[in-house]
Amino acid sequence: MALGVAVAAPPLAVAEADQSETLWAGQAVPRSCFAKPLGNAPGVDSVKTTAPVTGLVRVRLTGPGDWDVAVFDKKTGAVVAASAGLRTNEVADGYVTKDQELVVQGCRYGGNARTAQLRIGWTEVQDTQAAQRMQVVDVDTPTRADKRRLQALGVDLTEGGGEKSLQVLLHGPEDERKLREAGFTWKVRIPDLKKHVEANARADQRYAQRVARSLLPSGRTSYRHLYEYEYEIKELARRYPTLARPFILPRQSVEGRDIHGIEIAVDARHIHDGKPVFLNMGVHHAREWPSGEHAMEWAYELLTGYGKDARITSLVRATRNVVIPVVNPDGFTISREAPAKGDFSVFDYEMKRKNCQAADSPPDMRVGVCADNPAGRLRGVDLNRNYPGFWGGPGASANWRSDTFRGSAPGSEPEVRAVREFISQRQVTTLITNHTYSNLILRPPGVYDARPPLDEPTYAALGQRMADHNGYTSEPSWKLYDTTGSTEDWSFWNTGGFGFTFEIGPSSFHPPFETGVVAEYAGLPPAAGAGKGGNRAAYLEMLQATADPAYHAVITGTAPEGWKLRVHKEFATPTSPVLDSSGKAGEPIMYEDVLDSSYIAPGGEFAFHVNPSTRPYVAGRYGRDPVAPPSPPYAFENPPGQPAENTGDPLSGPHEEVPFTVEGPPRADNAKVTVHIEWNSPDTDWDLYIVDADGTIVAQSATGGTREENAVLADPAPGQYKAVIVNYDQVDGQPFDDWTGGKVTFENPKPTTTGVKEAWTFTCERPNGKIASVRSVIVDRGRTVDLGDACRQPGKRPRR
Ligand code: 0X9
Ligand code: ZN
Repeated sequence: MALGVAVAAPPLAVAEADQSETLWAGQAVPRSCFAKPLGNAPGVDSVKTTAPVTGLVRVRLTGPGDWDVAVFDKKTGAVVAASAGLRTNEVADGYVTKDQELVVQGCRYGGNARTAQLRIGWTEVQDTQAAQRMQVVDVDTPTRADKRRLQALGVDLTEGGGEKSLQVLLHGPEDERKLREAGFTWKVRIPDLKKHVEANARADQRYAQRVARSLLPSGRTSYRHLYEYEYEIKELARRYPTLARPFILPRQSVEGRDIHGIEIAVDARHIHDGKPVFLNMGVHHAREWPSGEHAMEWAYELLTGYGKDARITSLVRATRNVVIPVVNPDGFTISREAPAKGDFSVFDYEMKRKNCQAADSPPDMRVGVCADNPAGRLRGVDLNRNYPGFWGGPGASANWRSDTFRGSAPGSEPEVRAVREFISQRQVTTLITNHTYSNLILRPPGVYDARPPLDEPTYAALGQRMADHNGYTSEPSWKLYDTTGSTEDWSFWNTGGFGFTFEIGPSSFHPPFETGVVAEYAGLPPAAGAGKGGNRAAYLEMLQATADPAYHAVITGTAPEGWKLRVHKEFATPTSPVLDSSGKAGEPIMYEDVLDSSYIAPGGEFAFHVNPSTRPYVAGRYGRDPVAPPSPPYAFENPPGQPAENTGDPLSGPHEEVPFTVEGPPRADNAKVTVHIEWNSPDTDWDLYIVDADGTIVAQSATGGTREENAVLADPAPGQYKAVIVNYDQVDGQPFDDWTGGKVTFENPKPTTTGVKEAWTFTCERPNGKIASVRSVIVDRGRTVDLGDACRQPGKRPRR
């Protein structure tokens, strides 16, 4: 073993030079490389090594064929790291301690390559957090000044907190002393973080021990590791050689991992079969483990159900199912393998959300590896803000540290490109992108002003049918909060395929497996979908819609066997006016898409299931004709008196109230109500709420650092409302800065608008590649266009 000299030490990490070896195996044996050390068994070669550092080991295995790799602790045989991709492009990361003896095992799973190149690298991780008892506490910070003071104190702030308090991670008595001396008070939320996280892990272990097989289609009882996803995809493909096709996406992750998928159809390897495609994805966000589990279980559902369950059999025959369980493999494996802290602090890698992009970080933050760097879990781009659709607008950040960082350009991230290119080359007519958590089924638009598509009634009804099974709330995603650059805000507006975000589960990003995965998937208590079929039934509902031509478009005709039918479209779409870091809107960026997919004619009659030829972006917006004018604007006075500061509950604490009425037909037709107040200084903070007759807050505007608030209520039911105005913060020692300019304004609904129609360019190519015919085909959702003899150019004499 040749270990080189340590390179110049970046702040947190010391990288040791790589060790290289060539592995050799005379035969291939398809089996798990990570299950156990296999010694001298056929198809295996291994290397012994000793960790020169405490920190991370990274093993890369490259070459032709399909080799896998696993690193074991020599004494116990426990897996330290593994990778089991479809080809020999393995990246395995794991935690080691100095002088730990390891066995690095290469396994030739398949293919013709007798050798593979092994590289072992080490990163020393300085133990930044010594073995102190760590607590999570809520520090009382009633005013913004308190919050600022706490931020300046240099304690470890988590992202948690409310209006009255901020969540802080105390690393030991020293931190407690700091808080006390600065005069802060706090409540202990978690007295011993390590114990807390370990208790959760034990609950998972107990479940796995108690239950041999869960009600999931795979029977699994615990969260998968990345290498288990990879291995299971290969094994499923081996078990179902005609029904399943494993694949990797055309681009690798930032760290060079392959992104794996599996597709399921009666003849899976014949990908150009003209069938409508349902794409089911997970783990855009690293920490959202149940999202990958759900996607993977769906693959098992279809494969194990085909030929046994009549409904599944007939739906699989009519469709093509693509499952990409882990879109963000770099982030996922960091989150999945990280030592549990459970505190959302910067170095709580288990709570990583984004990918591993470092190019946008300032130079001093670019150092170190993704699993151990000075920016901790905050390195990277939010893949669900990086898609080109409406990119750069509200609900995404221009700041590289933000958990919703949009990236340097629309579609800049390789993981996003990989998904986008895949969708552009298939007719993905339905899509679910799984996330955790909030019990929601979301559809576009991501921002209110984008307005709903013409398809809104059909789209909403489909969402609701799925929600009937999982018990979630189905709504347009702007109702949750603004987002731009999300998956389906690109895919829907640019391809026309119906896409939804599932936010699985009521709370936490990866709750205990039993509740977060088994119960949500199978529809068992305590899931909201208990007794209603759960996400399994929701996905089946989506598959049924995939099989139903009412939800997409069909091009039919006749064509000679083996000729290639192709639909093609190129267009440029503007992003949002791109907001700069101060929130100022600049020019939109024109983004070019090329959609191109083909179908090998079966001979005789064909049916090509495609998305509508007109993009929803162009087709128009769904709306409603006003039946009466909007109500006139209404100015209101500031009631007498000055309410005391209230940073707690707006309704039970001090506040002012101004009643107003929203009128309905026949007198008025109000589709949008805006309540406005303003004041002098941006350091003053008034907050504004709209409360309905039942006392429920139905809209709010509670920003800081502004001189106004505008609370917007969309589609209000006619009736009595109250504006509730809260004095959140006055600047100490300054004269009272009271609000003025109270105003309620009303807007009419916007009528439906329709745009022009777009066409697919349809071509038929002879087997030798020569073009036999080219046509423009306009086809709407739910319609079939028959081309007759599709490979004959109209106006030309019949083909011979
Ligand atoms: O913010 C997100 O990306 C999603 N929530 S999560 O907690 N999983 O991060 C919600 C996205 C909702 N918006 C759209 N799908 N447009
Ligand atoms: Zn998410």
